[in-house]
Amino acid sequence: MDDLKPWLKATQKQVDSALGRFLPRESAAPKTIHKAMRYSIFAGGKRLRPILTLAAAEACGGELENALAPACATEIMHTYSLVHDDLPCMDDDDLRRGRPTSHKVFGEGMAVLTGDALLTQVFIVIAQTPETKRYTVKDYLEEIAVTGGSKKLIGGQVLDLEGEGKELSKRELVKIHENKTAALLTCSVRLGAMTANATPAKLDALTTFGYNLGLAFQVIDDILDVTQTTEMLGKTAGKDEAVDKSTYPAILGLEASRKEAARLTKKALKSLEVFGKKGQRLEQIARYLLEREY
Ligand code: GRG
Repeated sequence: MDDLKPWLKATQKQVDSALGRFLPRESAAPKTIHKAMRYSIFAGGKRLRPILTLAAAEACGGELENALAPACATEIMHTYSLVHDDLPCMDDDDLRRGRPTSHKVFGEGMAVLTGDALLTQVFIVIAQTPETKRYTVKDYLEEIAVTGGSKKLIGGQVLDLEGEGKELSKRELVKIHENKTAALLTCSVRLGAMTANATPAKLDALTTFGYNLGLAFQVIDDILDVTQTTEMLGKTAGKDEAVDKSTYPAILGLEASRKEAARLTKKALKSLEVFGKKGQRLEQIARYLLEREY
C-alpha cells in the first residue's frame, strides 16, 4: 500500500474538485448565497469524512468514482453543521478553519440561510449516487437524513446546549459525542460501503469502526485543544489547565484521555479484520488520527 500522506493529498484534491462540481456555481443567482456556500466549503477542512467514504468503498472493493457523490454529501453536511454551530445563538465563534466564520463575513441572516442551503444541497447530491444490487437512492437518503436528524447530529447538539456550564459525567459526554461526531463518521464509511454493494456483515463491521473511530477522534480533538492552548499560552502542557468542563481531559484527565483514545482506536482496528488487506487504508487513517498533532 502506498504511503498514506500522498494518498491523502491526492484524495483531498479529488474531493475538492468533486465538491466544486456538486455545488451551484458562484455566478448563479442569487450570487451571495452561492458565494457563501463555497466560502465555507473551501475554507480548508481536512476532508476527513469524504476520505473515510472513499476508503470504505475501497475496503469493500468498490469504485472511487461511484463514491464521490456521498463523499461530498458528508462534507457538505459537516460544513452546514459548522456554519450553524458557529452562529452567535450557538457557540458564537469568530474563526473557523483559520478564517472568519460565515456570519462574520456575510451577516447572521445569510449564515443561517447558508447552513440551510448546504443541508438542502446534501440531498440533491446524495440523490446522484449510483445504485447497486443491494442499495437504492432511498437507502442512501435515509442513511444521511437519519444521521443529520433530531436523534443524531441535532440531538447531540441539543444535549450539548442543555449541558452547558454543567459538570457532565463521562456517560453524558459520550452520549453527546456519539451523536455530534461519531454518527457522521459512521455514516461516511457506511455510505462508501453501500456504493460498493457491501454485505450486511461488512456494513456492520464499518458501523463498529465508525463509532469507535468517531469517539477516538473527539477524544483526540479535546486533548489537542488542551495541549495546543497551553502551548500557545507559553505554559507547560500540565495537568488540566485551561480546560472546558465538558471535555474528555476535564472529566478523565489528560493521561486517561490518551489511554481512552488508544483503547477506542484499537477497537476500531479490530473491526477491520473482516476486510483483510483491503482494509489497510482505513487502518492507516485510524492510526494516523491517533497520532495527529493538529
Ligand atoms: C446541527 C448546528 C448543528 C450542530 C450539530 C456537528 C455539530 C452538531 C456541531 C459542529 C461542531 C463540532 C465541534 C462538532 C464536533 C465534531 C468535530 C470535532 C468537528 C471538527 O471536525 P474536523 O476536525 O474539522 O474534521 P475540519 O475543519 O477539518 O473539517
